[in-house]
Amino acid sequence: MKATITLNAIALAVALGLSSCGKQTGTAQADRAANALASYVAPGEKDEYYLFYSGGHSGQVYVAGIPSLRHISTIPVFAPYPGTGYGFDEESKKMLGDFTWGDVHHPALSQTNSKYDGRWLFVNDNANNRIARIDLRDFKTHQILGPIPNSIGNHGSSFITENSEYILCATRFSVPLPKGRVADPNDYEKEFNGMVSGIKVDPQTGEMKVGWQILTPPFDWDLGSTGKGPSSGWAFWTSYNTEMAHDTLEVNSTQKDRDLCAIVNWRAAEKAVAEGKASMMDGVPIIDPAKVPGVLYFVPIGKSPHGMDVDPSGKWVVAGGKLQPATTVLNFEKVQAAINNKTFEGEFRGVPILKYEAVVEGEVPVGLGPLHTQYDGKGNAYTSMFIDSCIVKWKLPPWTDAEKKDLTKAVLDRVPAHFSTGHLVVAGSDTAHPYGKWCVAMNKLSAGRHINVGPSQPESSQLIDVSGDKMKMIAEAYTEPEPHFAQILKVTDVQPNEIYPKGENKDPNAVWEKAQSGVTRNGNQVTARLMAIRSRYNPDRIDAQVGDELTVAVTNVEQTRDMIHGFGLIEHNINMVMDPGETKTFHIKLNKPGVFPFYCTNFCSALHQEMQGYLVVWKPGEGPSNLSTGGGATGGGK
Ligand code: RUQ
Ligand code: CUA
Repeated sequence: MKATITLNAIALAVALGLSSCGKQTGTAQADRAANALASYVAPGEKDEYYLFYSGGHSGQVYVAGIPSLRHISTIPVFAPYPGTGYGFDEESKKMLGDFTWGDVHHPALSQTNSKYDGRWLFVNDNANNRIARIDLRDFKTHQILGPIPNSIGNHGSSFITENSEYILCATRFSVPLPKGRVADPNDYEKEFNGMVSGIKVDPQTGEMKVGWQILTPPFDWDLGSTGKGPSSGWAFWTSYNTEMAHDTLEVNSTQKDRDLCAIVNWRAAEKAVAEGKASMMDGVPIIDPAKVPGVLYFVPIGKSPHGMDVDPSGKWVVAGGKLQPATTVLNFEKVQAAINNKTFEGEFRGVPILKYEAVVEGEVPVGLGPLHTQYDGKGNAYTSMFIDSCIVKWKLPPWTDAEKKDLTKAVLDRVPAHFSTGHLVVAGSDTAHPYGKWCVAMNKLSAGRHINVGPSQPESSQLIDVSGDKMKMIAEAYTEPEPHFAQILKVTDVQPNEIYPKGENKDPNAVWEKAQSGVTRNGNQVTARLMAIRSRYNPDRIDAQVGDELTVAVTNVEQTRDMIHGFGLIEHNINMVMDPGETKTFHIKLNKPGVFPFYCTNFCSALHQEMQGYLVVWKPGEGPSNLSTGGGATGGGK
């Protein structure tokens, strides 16, 4: 019951906007000018960093610039997005499958030697157990993997290893496995299981496939991160609900003072699978950690921990305890020693529990509701405080004797954030070489800080300069619902293409000249190959009849930047957008007669409005004579 009272108090504090960091009282005149300059990107100038932030249940990823915080583009991932024609052409429709939404939480940039290599961005889908890969050559989604077998609630991901060998994921929910098996939730402890998954990434293509899985007790795995340096080959997750409650979790999963975090040796897991120590479930090799020692360890962390973040040196692993006013710092060297010396305080289902006192370096009293921690690579940590609504800067170990005695001395600074900060991101924090400089606080409530837009409110993001001793709140922007984590990438660390080179277009239906374009029929299969060029389609007439299966492939033959064309088909729910050099295809069955205009949906020239044509769908037996006989070309090119 105590937990309920605490949580209600927290809810009340949040509702009232109370915060031990105090309310922002307004920005002094001198600071206004300096802050404005710090985030000002003059017309014609460019931002220095990309901010890739997850769009939560909007299913998308958004790209903003830093320091301006301007929204620059939207990368559709798990939901259709007519703006770029995503989810309307065959290829993207196939990637989406039966789903039209996802819940994107944690983007991860690909790394080589623990540095961003500018190749891919991976994001997880908490809702439908998927991982997607965005290619940074074109900022588009190229693969959606999943639903991942034996995995429900893919929240504890996507965490990438130092050389992008794996995306590591842990389940938020537990269910009877394999999926499809039914058991009574009252038998939760016995029948339900969680899972840690290793998603293998092809080093050349980025193509993902499920590598192996580790069966876990039915705890709710939460956030995690991967090791580097001394902790290379390891990964870490917090959990809540070590109580293994299956109802009223708000109360029943907050009973224990400490929850068990997972310490996973993913190289050992990979090796165990190679040695045949796994058994198959739903096509995936599953490791039972009770039978394969050395793959999984637990360590108790207080209380209802959330984030678990490895610092750039790989030596310190910091967990935030939502319901305790401190972060817990694990010393990975001590973790290693405890494993080697078997300094255990017990075991759970055959998995050793490391002795808390043997592995903890200290608990830093940062304040109320610590969630996630980020690093600047200069020995400082930054923790988001959900309840206190602020960012706290503190000093990583090694600590002086005086600090060790009183770790409040390790707390260096705090800056109010508005309101209820969830994640924060410091540029490059999860690499061995952070850029530092900027931090973005992603706040859960905007609480009227913007002009009134009615009851459905945006979230707020705030830009904080972390380059000096004291943090400085610089700017604020409002974001689509709802950002969770983000990644910051230096603009000079990636080289996207601005067009698709003609030579790289391998689409068999691509057409580059008038002579190749046209409409062909084979039985009731009608294929239209269209060229789009400023500002016309060729051909601009497609004849078919009711009952035909129509395939339309449109190639944008332009090879200049920004010369984008669309293809919107009236009353058929089709809108494709072709970037320069790109071919897109849709396939529909024609079921109503009529003349249906199609037109360019993307403003491309002064005569964009003139870029249009007709799909003529004749009634059976009507229309030009070659319609019903089959074969030959119909439709006119000029
Ligand atoms: S969780 S507010 Cu989905 Cu990343 Cu921590
Ligand atoms: Cu092409 Cu508008």
